[in-house]
Amino acid sequence: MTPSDTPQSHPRYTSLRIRDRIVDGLRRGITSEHGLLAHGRGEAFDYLVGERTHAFANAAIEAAAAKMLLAKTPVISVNGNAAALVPDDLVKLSRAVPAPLEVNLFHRSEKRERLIREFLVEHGADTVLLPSKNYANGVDSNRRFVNPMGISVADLVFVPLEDGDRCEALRAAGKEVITVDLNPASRTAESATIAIVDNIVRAVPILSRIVQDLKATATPEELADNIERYEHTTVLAAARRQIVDKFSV
Ligand code: PTJ
Repeated sequence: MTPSDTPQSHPRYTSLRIRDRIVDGLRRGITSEHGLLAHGRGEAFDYLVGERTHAFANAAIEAAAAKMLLAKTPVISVNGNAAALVPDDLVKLSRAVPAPLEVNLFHRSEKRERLIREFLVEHGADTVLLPSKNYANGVDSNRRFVNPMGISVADLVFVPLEDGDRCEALRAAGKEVITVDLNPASRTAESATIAIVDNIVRAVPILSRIVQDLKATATPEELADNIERYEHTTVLAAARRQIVDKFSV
């Protein structure tokens, strides 16, 4: 990784170091050029939510952890941005649940799929599933191709930084969807079962830790209570209010 020469005293230091991960992902062939634009959009929303994990995100993370633990066949879908930003934490989450990692790209190329798999394996992943051209999931984009052992048969899919079409298609196919999306007004956030409105770099480490904690301590009834407490529309409304408040004078 080639870190930018940003001094630690720079007020945007953390944000600029996160950018370095995306740039490194692009150089490695993991992240697409479009991923840079998507990241910029995420950065803007992160600025608006104050670049911290709010109570509305923690509520979603608690419910997401419980849902992942109660799911029968959960799968973690990985795109080029997620792989570049949080490879270690995705691997930890995959082990903790356990749930396989499956590469699923919008701007699909077999080379990028292979490079992402190799990158995740370098970061400790045991198995990384790739999409198969013989299995489609009702989306028109490249995201329609899925692995027959993974998303195809999953009852729950964790899809951070997703596009709305696939989220809606997965829901229409009867699957539960957990997303991480800094835009609380996106179709993805709205159509997901659970939306974690937070930066993936903060949310996935917390999610993975809570999965480990709940797995060690919680009963199935307590997990079900966590899910019961989650109110999707209330959480999204709180996130939207946070953004609006940024501009109130
Ligand atoms: O690797 P590929 O080909 O699968 O492409 C991945 C991207 C992310 C380029 C693709 O899925 C895409 O174009 O996504 P969108 O439609 O731009 O949506 C991405 C959503 O994620 C937007 O709502 C962004 O605000 C949000 N987002 C971007 N970066 C982050 C984020 N949310 C959380 N954390 C981030 N770091």
